[in-house]
Amino acid sequence: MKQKHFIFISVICLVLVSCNNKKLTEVVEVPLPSKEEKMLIGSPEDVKADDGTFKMVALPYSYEALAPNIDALTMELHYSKHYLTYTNNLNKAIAGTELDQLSIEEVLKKLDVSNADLRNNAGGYYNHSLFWENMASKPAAKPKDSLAVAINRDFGSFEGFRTQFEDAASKQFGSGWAWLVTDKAGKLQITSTANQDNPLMSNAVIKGTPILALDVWEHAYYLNYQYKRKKYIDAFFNVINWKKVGERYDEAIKN
Ligand code: MN3
Repeated sequence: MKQKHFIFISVICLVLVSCNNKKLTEVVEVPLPSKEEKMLIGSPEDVKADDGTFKMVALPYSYEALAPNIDALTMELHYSKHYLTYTNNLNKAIAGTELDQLSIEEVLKKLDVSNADLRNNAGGYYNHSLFWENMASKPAAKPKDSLAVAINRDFGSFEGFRTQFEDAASKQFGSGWAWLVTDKAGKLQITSTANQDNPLMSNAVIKGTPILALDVWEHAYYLNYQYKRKKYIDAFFNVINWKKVGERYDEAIKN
């Protein structure tokens, strides 16, 4: 009986040893992570702001979705660091003030622009929330329906609009944003603002409801495009979610 056990255990050991040896000699083909993948932290769903009135808008696509127009690492840093910080700082700045219960649009219209903390963080929160939503992975190349009609009416053609918008984005000195806005009559205008200001704020030169936003801060493009802002602006036109922008336009002229 004992001998049988010994033989049985020996056979098991032999099998285990041979399996182990096989593993050691096998070559498993696993692609090495790219430099970019090594640096990635995670997925947008894992990013959580601290408790507060304003919540982060969920990124409607993955960090990689807009590449090569906007690279994954830029998207990740932009969403999980910059946007998260604006959201948390807005919630801290607004807590306990009389603006706490208003929508972000109302906050922007009513805030005192001499309050730099609230102005920068409310602007940063709103501008980025809009920016994420007005991009998509494989969007239509041009607007349709009522927005297409309005663009032709107010800029002569889509190309006329694009030239003016790219010009505003290129010429914004330093950090800021380029905008397509609409007034109550539905008239479209292009403008740009410095830092995290936007066309809803009381100090805006051209006021209106933003329907398209482009971040021209260096953090939005420097990793991929370095100082070549114009290349980034051109690439942005490959990822504009015209369907969403059109919906925002229809919503804006209804109100
Ligand atoms: Mn930004």
